[in-house]
Amino acid sequence: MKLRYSPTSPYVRKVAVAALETGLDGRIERIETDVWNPGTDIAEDNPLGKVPALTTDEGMVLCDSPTICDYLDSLHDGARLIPAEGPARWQALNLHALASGVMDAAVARVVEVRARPEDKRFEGWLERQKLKIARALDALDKQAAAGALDGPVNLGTITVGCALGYLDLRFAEDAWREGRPALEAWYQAFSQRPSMQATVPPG
Ligand SMILES: N[C@@H](CCC(=O)N[C@@H](CS)C(=O)NCC(=O)O)C(=O)O
Repeated sequence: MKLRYSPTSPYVRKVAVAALETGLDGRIERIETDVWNPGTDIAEDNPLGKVPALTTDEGMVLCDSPTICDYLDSLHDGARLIPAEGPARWQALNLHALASGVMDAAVARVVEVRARPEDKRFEGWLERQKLKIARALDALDKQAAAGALDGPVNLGTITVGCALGYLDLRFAEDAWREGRPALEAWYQAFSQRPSMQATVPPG
């Protein structure tokens, strides 16, 4: 398999952690890709021009990190990252949705500031993304306090871990830990997993 990646993308990190947790990491060749370079050929694999994109051994190109993680989950015999049924499935998928929303809002903030000329920056939009992140983190803190993030690693908890790691990378000054002790304690432990340690983004 071949994975088009960027070293700081939280979506790519999610896939990388999933690959390590499922024992599939060694089967994936990495191709670093700068999707913002005007000369990039990423669209030849992913028409949306985004990473991650995974080419399977059969030559199919999968885009969108949840699809890629679902595919990886079909290739191993261990405990599923996406539980097949029951409350565990909906809990994992809902955590994934919430944490993906945090990633989306954080990436939108980065793009607004980096890609847009300063005089065209939309402060109301930036504020809206900040609020989304703050509300989602409050919800995650409540879930962490209730023990909903405990138990076997799954796609939801991986995505929460990668979203928080991305906030540390891009928005450390926002101090997301403040007022969210349960989420902080959960992340402190989760980020020690070898899969998380092996995928810390470059500063
Ligand atoms: N929903 C996608 C989001 C992927 C995404 O937005 N990746 C960013 C890098 S962090 C990207 O490639 N952006 C380029 C663009 O939006 O043109 C996923 O989960 O894989």
